[in-house]
Amino acid sequence: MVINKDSCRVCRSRELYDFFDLGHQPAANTLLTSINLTETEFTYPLVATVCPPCGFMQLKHVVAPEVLFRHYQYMASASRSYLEHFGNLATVLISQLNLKQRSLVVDIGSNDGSLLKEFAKRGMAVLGVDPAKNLAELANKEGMETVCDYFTPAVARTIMATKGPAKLITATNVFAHVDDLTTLIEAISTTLDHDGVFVAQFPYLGDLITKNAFDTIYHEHLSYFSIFSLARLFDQTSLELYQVEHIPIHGGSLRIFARKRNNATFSPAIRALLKKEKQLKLHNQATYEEFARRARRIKRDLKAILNRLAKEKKMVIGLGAPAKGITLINYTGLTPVHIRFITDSTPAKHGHFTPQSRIPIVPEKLLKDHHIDYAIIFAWNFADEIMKKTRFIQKRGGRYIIPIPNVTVL
Ligand code: JHZ
Ligand code: ZN
Repeated sequence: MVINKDSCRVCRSRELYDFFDLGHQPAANTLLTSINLTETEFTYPLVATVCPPCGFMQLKHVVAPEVLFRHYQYMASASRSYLEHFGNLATVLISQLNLKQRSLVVDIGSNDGSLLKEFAKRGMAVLGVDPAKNLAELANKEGMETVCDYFTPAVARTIMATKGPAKLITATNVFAHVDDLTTLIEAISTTLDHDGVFVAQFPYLGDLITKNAFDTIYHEHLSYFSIFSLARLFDQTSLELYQVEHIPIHGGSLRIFARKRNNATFSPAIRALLKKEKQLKLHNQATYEEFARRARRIKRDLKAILNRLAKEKKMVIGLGAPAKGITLINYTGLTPVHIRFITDSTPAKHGHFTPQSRIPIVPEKLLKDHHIDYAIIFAWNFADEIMKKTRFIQKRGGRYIIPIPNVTVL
Protein backbone atom coordinates (compact mmCIF):
# COMPACT_ATOMS: atom_id res chain seq x y z
CA MET A 1 0.00 0.00 0.00
CA VAL A 2 2.99 2.31 0.55
CA ILE A 3 6.21 2.47 -1.43
CA ASN A 4 9.39 4.35 -0.62
CA LYS A 5 10.26 6.99 -3.17
CA ASP A 6 14.00 7.20 -2.82
CA SER A 7 14.78 9.22 -5.95
CA CYS A 8 13.72 12.65 -7.19
CA ARG A 9 10.65 12.47 -9.41
CA VAL A 10 12.18 15.14 -11.67
CA CYS A 11 15.94 14.40 -11.99
CA ARG A 12 16.14 10.86 -10.46
CA SER A 13 18.85 11.93 -8.00
CA ARG A 14 18.99 9.93 -4.77
CA GLU A 15 20.53 12.80 -2.82
CA LEU A 16 17.28 13.76 -1.16
CA TYR A 17 17.11 15.64 2.09
CA ASP A 18 14.32 14.71 4.53
CA PHE A 19 13.45 17.89 6.39
CA PHE A 20 10.00 17.49 7.91
CA ASP A 21 8.40 14.43 9.48
CA LEU A 22 4.68 14.78 10.21
CA GLY A 23 4.46 11.30 11.68
CA HIS A 24 1.97 8.62 10.62
CA GLN A 25 -1.20 10.21 9.29
CA PRO A 26 -4.51 8.90 7.92
CA ALA A 27 -5.48 9.64 4.29
CA ALA A 28 -6.98 13.14 4.41
CA ASN A 29 -10.01 12.51 2.21
CA THR A 30 -11.19 9.31 3.91
CA LEU A 31 -13.54 10.63 6.54
CA LEU A 32 -15.01 8.10 8.95
CA THR A 33 -18.64 7.10 9.21
CA SER A 34 -20.16 6.08 12.52
CA ILE A 35 -19.89 2.45 11.34
CA ASN A 36 -16.13 2.42 10.82
CA LEU A 37 -15.43 4.32 14.05
CA THR A 38 -14.92 0.95 15.70
CA GLU A 39 -12.47 -0.31 13.08
CA THR A 40 -8.70 0.10 13.27
CA GLU A 41 -7.64 3.00 11.11
CA PHE A 42 -4.87 2.89 8.56
CA THR A 43 -2.18 5.52 8.81
CA TYR A 44 0.78 6.09 6.52
CA PRO A 45 4.12 7.84 7.03
CA LEU A 46 4.14 11.50 5.99
CA VAL A 47 7.64 12.86 5.43
CA ALA A 48 8.60 15.80 3.23
CA THR A 49 11.88 15.65 1.37
CA VAL A 50 13.64 18.02 -1.03
CA CYS A 51 15.96 17.70 -4.01
CA PRO A 52 17.93 20.97 -3.67
CA PRO A 53 19.37 21.08 -7.23
CA CYS A 54 15.82 20.85 -8.66
CA GLY A 55 14.17 23.12 -6.10
CA PHE A 56 11.62 20.34 -5.91
CA MET A 57 9.87 18.98 -2.85
CA GLN A 58 8.19 15.59 -2.73
CA LEU A 59 6.86 13.06 -0.25
CA LYS A 60 9.19 10.29 0.80
CA HIS A 61 6.38 7.73 0.49
CA VAL A 62 3.75 7.04 -2.14
CA VAL A 63 0.43 5.63 -0.91
CA ALA A 64 -1.33 3.46 -3.53
CA PRO A 65 -3.74 5.63 -5.58
CA GLU A 66 -6.42 2.97 -5.13
CA VAL A 67 -6.45 3.82 -1.41
CA LEU A 68 -6.68 7.56 -1.96
CA PHE A 69 -8.76 8.19 -5.03
CA ARG A 70 -11.46 5.55 -5.68
CA HIS A 71 -13.85 7.10 -3.19
CA TYR A 72 -13.18 10.79 -2.86
CA GLN A 73 -14.87 13.14 -0.42
CA TYR A 74 -13.66 16.50 -1.71
CA MET A 75 -16.10 18.19 -4.09
CA ALA A 76 -15.10 21.29 -6.00
CA SER A 77 -18.73 22.49 -6.07
CA ALA A 78 -18.76 22.98 -2.27
CA SER A 79 -16.94 26.33 -2.46
CA ARG A 80 -18.71 29.17 -4.23
CA SER A 81 -15.50 31.15 -4.79
CA TYR A 82 -13.97 28.09 -6.42
CA LEU A 83 -16.89 27.76 -8.85
CA GLU A 84 -16.48 31.43 -9.75
CA HIS A 85 -12.79 30.74 -10.31
CA PHE A 86 -13.72 27.89 -12.69
CA GLY A 87 -16.13 30.15 -14.57
CA ASN A 88 -13.36 32.70 -15.09
CA LEU A 89 -10.89 29.98 -16.03
CA ALA A 90 -13.19 28.69 -18.78
CA THR A 91 -13.86 32.20 -20.13
CA VAL A 92 -10.18 33.16 -20.09
CA LEU A 93 -8.91 29.94 -21.69
CA ILE A 94 -11.52 29.94 -24.46
CA SER A 95 -10.50 33.48 -25.34
CA GLN A 96 -6.71 33.15 -24.82
CA LEU A 97 -6.55 29.94 -26.88
CA ASN A 98 -9.16 31.10 -29.35
CA LEU A 99 -11.23 27.92 -28.99
CA LYS A 100 -13.99 27.46 -31.54
CA GLN A 101 -17.46 26.24 -30.51
CA ARG A 102 -17.64 22.43 -30.03
CA SER A 103 -13.86 22.15 -29.52
CA LEU A 104 -13.05 19.15 -27.33
CA VAL A 105 -11.95 19.97 -23.78
CA VAL A 106 -10.78 17.04 -21.63
CA ASP A 107 -10.49 17.56 -17.88
CA ILE A 108 -8.22 15.19 -15.96
CA GLY A 109 -9.23 14.69 -12.32
CA SER A 110 -12.59 16.20 -13.23
CA ASN A 111 -14.01 15.59 -9.74
CA ASP A 112 -17.77 16.35 -9.70
CA GLY A 113 -17.69 17.91 -13.19
CA SER A 114 -17.67 21.52 -11.93
CA LEU A 115 -15.09 22.77 -14.44
CA LEU A 116 -16.61 20.73 -17.30
CA LYS A 117 -19.95 22.44 -16.69
CA GLU A 118 -18.35 25.84 -17.16
CA PHE A 119 -16.83 24.79 -20.51
CA ALA A 120 -20.09 23.10 -21.60
CA LYS A 121 -22.06 26.27 -20.77
CA ARG A 122 -19.72 28.16 -23.08
CA GLY A 123 -20.31 25.80 -26.02
CA MET A 124 -17.37 23.38 -25.74
CA ALA A 125 -17.60 19.58 -26.14
CA VAL A 126 -16.41 18.15 -22.83
CA LEU A 127 -15.15 14.90 -21.37
CA GLY A 128 -13.99 14.21 -17.82
CA VAL A 129 -11.65 11.54 -16.48
CA ASP A 130 -11.64 10.74 -12.78
CA PRO A 131 -10.97 7.53 -10.82
CA ALA A 132 -13.45 8.33 -8.01
CA LYS A 133 -16.52 6.14 -8.54
CA ASN A 134 -18.79 8.32 -6.40
CA LEU A 135 -17.82 11.48 -8.30
CA ALA A 136 -17.80 10.03 -11.83
CA GLU A 137 -21.27 8.65 -11.19
CA LEU A 138 -22.50 12.03 -9.98
CA ALA A 139 -20.98 13.90 -12.93
CA ASN A 140 -22.40 11.41 -15.46
CA LYS A 141 -25.84 11.71 -13.86
CA GLU A 142 -25.63 15.46 -14.35
CA GLY A 143 -24.77 15.06 -18.02
CA MET A 144 -21.02 15.66 -17.77
CA GLU A 145 -19.65 12.56 -19.50
CA THR A 146 -16.88 11.16 -17.31
CA VAL A 147 -14.63 8.14 -17.77
CA CYS A 148 -14.10 6.58 -14.34
CA ASP A 149 -10.37 5.91 -14.50
CA TYR A 150 -6.89 7.36 -14.16
CA PHE A 151 -5.56 9.16 -17.24
CA THR A 152 -3.36 6.25 -18.35
CA PRO A 153 -1.77 5.90 -21.83
CA ALA A 154 -4.49 3.33 -22.68
CA VAL A 155 -7.28 5.72 -21.64
CA ALA A 156 -5.56 8.50 -23.59
CA ARG A 157 -5.47 6.34 -26.76
CA THR A 158 -9.13 5.36 -26.38
CA ILE A 159 -10.20 8.99 -26.00
CA MET A 160 -8.09 9.94 -29.00
CA ALA A 161 -9.70 7.18 -31.10
CA THR A 162 -13.29 7.85 -30.02
CA LYS A 163 -13.51 11.61 -29.37
CA GLY A 164 -10.18 13.21 -30.06
CA PRO A 165 -8.00 15.01 -30.61
CA ALA A 166 -8.49 17.54 -27.81
CA LYS A 167 -7.90 21.26 -28.31
CA LEU A 168 -7.51 21.75 -24.58
CA ILE A 169 -6.63 19.38 -21.74
CA THR A 170 -6.97 20.73 -18.21
CA ALA A 171 -5.78 19.33 -14.90
CA THR A 172 -6.69 21.39 -11.85
CA ASN A 173 -5.21 20.15 -8.59
CA VAL A 174 -4.30 16.73 -9.88
CA PHE A 175 -0.80 17.12 -11.35
CA ALA A 176 0.74 17.00 -7.86
CA HIS A 177 -1.19 13.79 -7.16
CA VAL A 178 0.49 11.64 -9.84
CA ASP A 179 3.66 9.64 -9.23
CA ASP A 180 4.81 8.97 -12.80
CA LEU A 181 4.61 12.41 -14.39
CA THR A 182 6.49 11.71 -17.60
CA THR A 183 4.06 8.90 -18.48
CA LEU A 184 1.15 11.23 -17.67
CA ILE A 185 2.57 13.99 -19.88
CA GLU A 186 3.09 11.55 -22.76
CA ALA A 187 -0.51 10.33 -22.34
CA ILE A 188 -1.66 13.95 -22.53
CA SER A 189 0.43 14.41 -25.66
CA THR A 190 -1.31 11.37 -27.23
CA THR A 191 -4.75 12.96 -26.88
CA LEU A 192 -3.74 16.55 -27.62
CA ASP A 193 -4.23 18.06 -31.08
CA HIS A 194 -1.10 19.35 -32.88
CA ASP A 195 -2.09 22.91 -31.90
CA GLY A 196 -3.75 21.89 -28.63
CA VAL A 197 -2.76 23.16 -25.18
CA PHE A 198 -2.38 21.52 -21.81
CA VAL A 199 -3.18 23.73 -18.81
CA ALA A 200 -2.52 22.61 -15.24
CA GLN A 201 -3.00 24.33 -11.89
CA PHE A 202 -1.61 23.30 -8.54
CA PRO A 203 -0.37 24.94 -5.33
CA TYR A 204 3.00 26.67 -5.76
CA LEU A 205 6.03 25.67 -3.68
CA GLY A 206 7.07 29.33 -3.36
CA ASP A 207 3.76 30.14 -1.61
CA LEU A 208 3.87 27.01 0.52
CA ILE A 209 7.24 28.09 1.89
CA THR A 210 6.54 31.80 2.32
CA LYS A 211 3.03 31.32 3.75
CA ASN A 212 3.92 28.41 6.07
CA ALA A 213 1.22 26.29 4.39
CA PHE A 214 2.55 23.05 5.84
CA ASP A 215 -1.03 21.76 6.26
CA THR A 216 -1.16 21.27 2.47
CA ILE A 217 1.36 18.47 2.94
CA TYR A 218 -0.66 15.25 2.82
CA HIS A 219 -0.46 11.89 1.05
CA GLU A 220 -2.32 13.01 -2.07
CA HIS A 221 0.19 15.77 -2.70
CA LEU A 222 3.20 13.81 -3.89
CA SER A 223 4.88 16.82 -5.56
CA TYR A 224 5.43 20.49 -4.61
CA PHE A 225 6.57 22.30 -7.73
CA SER A 226 8.78 25.25 -8.44
CA ILE A 227 8.85 26.58 -12.00
CA PHE A 228 12.49 25.48 -12.16
CA SER A 229 11.58 21.85 -11.44
CA LEU A 230 8.66 21.98 -13.88
CA ALA A 231 10.87 23.27 -16.67
CA ARG A 232 13.27 20.42 -15.99
CA LEU A 233 10.43 17.89 -15.96
CA PHE A 234 8.91 19.05 -19.26
CA ASP A 235 12.38 19.04 -20.87
CA GLN A 236 12.23 15.24 -20.72
CA THR A 237 8.90 15.01 -22.57
CA SER A 238 7.31 15.72 -25.93
CA LEU A 239 5.40 18.70 -24.52
CA GLU A 240 7.11 22.03 -23.89
CA LEU A 241 6.33 24.40 -21.07
CA TYR A 242 5.83 27.84 -22.59
CA GLN A 243 3.85 30.01 -20.17
CA VAL A 244 3.04 30.40 -16.49
CA GLU A 245 0.72 32.53 -14.38
CA HIS A 246 1.04 32.92 -10.64
CA ILE A 247 -2.55 32.98 -9.30
CA PRO A 248 -4.03 33.42 -5.80
CA ILE A 249 -6.34 30.37 -5.62
CA HIS A 250 -5.68 27.82 -2.82
CA GLY A 251 -3.25 30.18 -1.09
CA GLY A 252 -1.12 30.66 -4.23
CA SER A 253 -0.96 28.39 -7.26
CA LEU A 254 0.71 28.13 -10.64
CA ARG A 255 -1.22 27.88 -13.87
CA ILE A 256 1.10 26.38 -16.45
CA PHE A 257 0.69 26.08 -20.21
CA ALA A 258 2.33 23.39 -22.36
CA ARG A 259 2.03 22.32 -25.99
CA LYS A 260 3.69 19.99 -28.49
CA ARG A 261 7.40 20.72 -28.72
CA ASN A 262 8.15 23.68 -30.98
CA ASN A 263 11.45 24.95 -29.55
CA ALA A 264 9.89 27.99 -27.98
CA THR A 265 11.88 30.10 -25.54
CA PHE A 266 10.64 30.77 -22.01
CA SER A 267 8.11 33.58 -21.65
CA PRO A 268 9.09 36.68 -19.61
CA ALA A 269 6.75 35.40 -16.83
CA ILE A 270 8.67 32.10 -16.60
CA ARG A 271 11.99 33.95 -16.54
CA ALA A 272 10.71 36.32 -13.82
CA LEU A 273 9.55 33.40 -11.66
CA LEU A 274 12.89 31.59 -12.11
CA LYS A 275 14.58 34.73 -10.85
CA LYS A 276 12.20 34.98 -7.89
CA GLU A 277 12.90 31.37 -6.94
CA LYS A 278 16.60 32.18 -6.66
CA GLN A 279 15.71 35.02 -4.27
CA LEU A 280 13.44 32.69 -2.28
CA LYS A 281 16.39 30.26 -2.04
CA LEU A 282 14.25 27.30 -3.10
CA HIS A 283 17.46 25.41 -3.88
CA ASN A 284 18.87 25.66 -0.34
CA GLN A 285 18.39 23.04 2.36
CA ALA A 286 18.31 25.78 4.99
CA THR A 287 15.09 27.25 3.48
CA TYR A 288 13.30 23.96 4.17
CA GLU A 289 14.77 23.55 7.65
CA GLU A 290 13.50 27.01 8.58
CA PHE A 291 10.09 26.22 7.08
CA ALA A 292 9.86 23.05 9.23
CA ARG A 293 10.81 25.09 12.28
CA ARG A 294 8.02 27.58 11.55
CA ALA A 295 5.54 24.71 11.10
CA ARG A 296 6.49 23.25 14.48
CA ARG A 297 6.02 26.68 16.04
CA ILE A 298 2.49 26.99 14.56
CA LYS A 299 1.69 23.54 15.96
CA ARG A 300 2.91 24.58 19.42
CA ASP A 301 1.02 27.91 19.31
CA LEU A 302 -2.23 26.34 18.18
CA LYS A 303 -2.04 23.54 20.72
CA ALA A 304 -1.28 25.99 23.53
CA ILE A 305 -4.24 28.25 22.68
CA LEU A 306 -6.63 25.34 22.29
CA ASN A 307 -5.49 23.64 25.49
CA ARG A 308 -6.13 26.88 27.34
CA LEU A 309 -9.57 27.37 25.76
CA ALA A 310 -10.52 23.75 26.57
CA LYS A 311 -9.55 24.32 30.20
CA GLU A 312 -11.68 27.47 30.26
CA LYS A 313 -14.57 25.39 28.83
CA LYS A 314 -14.94 27.67 25.83
CA MET A 315 -17.08 26.59 22.88
CA VAL A 316 -14.57 26.10 20.05
CA ILE A 317 -15.62 24.82 16.63
CA GLY A 318 -14.05 24.49 13.17
CA LEU A 319 -15.15 26.07 9.90
CA GLY A 320 -14.51 23.87 6.85
CA ALA A 321 -13.18 20.32 6.88
CA PRO A 322 -10.73 20.49 3.96
CA ALA A 323 -8.00 17.90 3.46
CA LYS A 324 -5.46 20.39 4.79
CA GLY A 325 -7.53 20.78 7.97
CA ILE A 326 -7.22 17.05 8.56
CA THR A 327 -3.41 17.31 8.38
CA LEU A 328 -3.39 20.29 10.72
CA ILE A 329 -5.73 18.68 13.27
CA ASN A 330 -3.91 15.36 13.42
CA TYR A 331 -0.40 16.80 13.29
CA THR A 332 -1.29 19.21 16.11
CA GLY A 333 -3.02 16.45 18.09
CA LEU A 334 -6.43 18.12 18.34
CA THR A 335 -9.46 16.12 19.50
CA PRO A 336 -13.17 16.71 20.27
CA VAL A 337 -11.96 18.06 23.62
CA HIS A 338 -10.50 21.02 21.73
CA ILE A 339 -12.98 21.28 18.85
CA ARG A 340 -16.60 20.34 19.47
CA PHE A 341 -17.57 19.98 15.80
CA ILE A 342 -16.61 21.21 12.34
CA THR A 343 -19.05 22.60 9.80
CA ASP A 344 -18.63 22.00 6.08
CA SER A 345 -20.57 23.00 2.97
CA THR A 346 -20.13 19.55 1.34
CA PRO A 347 -23.32 17.51 2.03
CA ALA A 348 -21.39 14.25 1.53
CA LYS A 349 -19.08 15.12 4.47
CA HIS A 350 -21.97 15.52 6.94
CA GLY A 351 -22.42 12.77 9.51
CA HIS A 352 -18.77 11.85 9.09
CA PHE A 353 -15.86 12.26 11.50
CA THR A 354 -12.32 13.47 10.89
CA PRO A 355 -10.01 10.45 10.63
CA GLN A 356 -7.93 9.68 13.71
CA SER A 357 -9.11 12.76 15.67
CA ARG A 358 -12.79 11.83 15.25
CA ILE A 359 -14.32 15.29 15.35
CA PRO A 360 -17.89 15.29 13.97
CA ILE A 361 -18.58 17.15 10.70
CA VAL A 362 -21.98 18.83 10.47
CA PRO A 363 -23.94 21.13 8.11
CA GLU A 364 -23.21 24.86 8.26
CA LYS A 365 -26.81 25.67 9.15
CA LEU A 366 -26.26 24.18 12.65
CA LEU A 367 -23.90 27.04 13.50
CA LYS A 368 -26.75 29.37 14.41
CA ASP A 369 -27.98 26.93 17.12
CA HIS A 370 -24.85 27.39 19.22
CA HIS A 371 -23.15 30.17 21.07
CA ILE A 372 -19.63 30.01 19.69
CA ASP A 373 -16.65 31.48 21.53
CA TYR A 374 -13.99 30.63 18.93
CA ALA A 375 -14.22 29.40 15.32
CA ILE A 376 -11.07 28.07 13.65
CA ILE A 377 -11.06 28.60 9.91
CA PHE A 378 -9.46 25.43 8.56
CA ALA A 379 -10.30 26.40 4.95
CA TRP A 380 -8.20 29.56 5.37
CA ASN A 381 -7.89 29.91 1.59
CA PHE A 382 -11.63 30.70 1.56
CA ALA A 383 -11.58 32.81 4.75
CA ASP A 384 -13.33 35.77 3.05
CA GLU A 385 -16.27 33.68 1.84
CA ILE A 386 -16.55 31.83 5.15
CA MET A 387 -16.37 34.96 7.32
CA LYS A 388 -18.96 36.70 5.16
CA LYS A 389 -21.51 33.94 5.72
CA THR A 390 -20.77 33.57 9.45
CA ARG A 391 -20.67 37.23 10.51
CA PHE A 392 -23.21 36.40 13.25
CA ILE A 393 -20.45 34.55 15.14
CA GLN A 394 -18.59 37.83 15.67
CA LYS A 395 -21.80 39.78 16.27
CA ARG A 396 -22.57 37.45 19.17
CA GLY A 397 -19.12 38.04 20.65
CA GLY A 398 -17.30 35.04 19.12
CA ARG A 399 -13.83 35.26 17.58
CA TYR A 400 -12.11 33.68 14.61
CA ILE A 401 -8.81 31.83 14.73
CA ILE A 402 -6.85 31.64 11.48
CA PRO A 403 -4.01 29.11 11.78
CA ILE A 404 -1.97 29.86 8.63
CA PRO A 405 0.47 31.63 7.93
CA ASN A 406 0.65 32.22 11.71
CA VAL A 407 -1.90 31.52 14.42
CA THR A 408 -3.99 34.68 14.56
CA VAL A 409 -7.03 35.44 16.72
CA LEU A 410 -9.34 38.02 15.16
P1 JHZ B 1 -10.37 23.34 -0.16
C1 JHZ B 1 -8.36 20.51 -2.22
O1 JHZ B 1 -7.87 20.41 -0.89
C2 JHZ B 1 -8.46 19.17 -2.85
P2 JHZ B 1 -8.69 20.93 0.37
C3 JHZ B 1 -7.23 18.61 -3.46
N1 JHZ B 1 -6.61 17.64 -2.63
C4 JHZ B 1 -6.17 19.62 -3.74
O2 JHZ B 1 -5.20 19.29 -4.38
C5 JHZ B 1 -6.22 20.96 -3.11
O3 JHZ B 1 -7.55 21.40 -2.96
C6 JHZ B 1 -5.41 22.02 -3.77
C7 JHZ B 1 -15.48 23.71 2.83
N2 JHZ B 1 -16.13 25.03 2.82
O4 JHZ B 1 -10.92 23.64 -1.48
C8 JHZ B 1 -15.62 22.93 1.53
C9 JHZ B 1 -17.08 25.33 3.79
O5 JHZ B 1 -17.39 24.49 4.66
O6 JHZ B 1 -9.68 24.44 0.55
C10 JHZ B 1 -14.39 22.06 1.54
O7 JHZ B 1 -14.63 20.87 2.28
N3 JHZ B 1 -17.68 26.56 3.76
C11 JHZ B 1 -7.66 17.96 -4.74
O8 JHZ B 1 -9.69 19.89 0.77
C12 JHZ B 1 -13.37 22.92 2.26
O9 JHZ B 1 -14.10 23.86 3.05
C13 JHZ B 1 -17.36 27.50 2.83
O10 JHZ B 1 -17.94 28.60 2.84
O11 JHZ B 1 -7.70 21.36 1.38
C14 JHZ B 1 -12.48 23.69 1.31
O12 JHZ B 1 -11.56 22.81 0.78
C15 JHZ B 1 -16.34 27.19 1.86
C16 JHZ B 1 -15.94 28.21 0.84
C17 JHZ B 1 -15.76 25.95 1.90
O13 JHZ B 1 -9.42 22.16 -0.33
ZN1 ZN C 1 15.89 16.46 -8.50
